[in-house]
Amino acid sequence: MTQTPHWHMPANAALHGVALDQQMALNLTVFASLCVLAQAILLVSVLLRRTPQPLAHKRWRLEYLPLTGFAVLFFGLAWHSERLWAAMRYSGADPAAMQVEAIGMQFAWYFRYPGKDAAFGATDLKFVAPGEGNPAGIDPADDRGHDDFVRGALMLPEGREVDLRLRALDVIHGFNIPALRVKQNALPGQVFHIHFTPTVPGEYSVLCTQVCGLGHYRMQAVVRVLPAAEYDAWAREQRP
Ligand SMILES: [Cu+2]
Repeated sequence: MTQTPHWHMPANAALHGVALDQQMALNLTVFASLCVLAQAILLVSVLLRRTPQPLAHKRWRLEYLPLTGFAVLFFGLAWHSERLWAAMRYSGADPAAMQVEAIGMQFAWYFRYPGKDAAFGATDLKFVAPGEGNPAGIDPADDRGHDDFVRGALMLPEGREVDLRLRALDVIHGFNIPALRVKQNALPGQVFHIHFTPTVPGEYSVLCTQVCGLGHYRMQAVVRVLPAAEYDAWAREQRP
């Protein structure tokens, strides 16, 4: 079952998405209320046209008290948001999490699975050859890479944590799955880890959110979240 989304958000299909959506709704509510309040104060002040009073002795109440309030509020929101962001990146995935690699290149996403040995083979840019079936640049001399397989669609099991490593081969790409509330830039020469748990089977879009060149508009892929048993059957079929 898809969780009921907030009216301004796409349907959510990930475990952490509920807290993220709540944070987004809270931020929007707080900022919209402050905006309305500021306009109201402005309007009332204009309408009343009060002659200025000597306010020097009241300054701390008028200026520093609200300022302190805002500072505490903004720090609180930022602190809570940062914790949600960091939980997907810095806490480390469960050791039993499913491993997959997403690779961005102009203008496609590729997804590499480690195969039976659960270990990714070494890669090098000099081996990258999408036309010859090696878009990931797997080093043929590394045994761990022999059972790796690369696909153009991302298959994920429902209810199992995914430890996704992210790479870019040429320029900066933006890996984004709106329905899974996953967004992370991919930088050439770096590997980023991001972990999350899909909870709702279905087919969702993988987008690129960095303008990465002329073909940026068509840099899309599909992610299919399958029930765990179906995923296992698919994975067995894929292994070379
Ligand atoms: Cu891109």
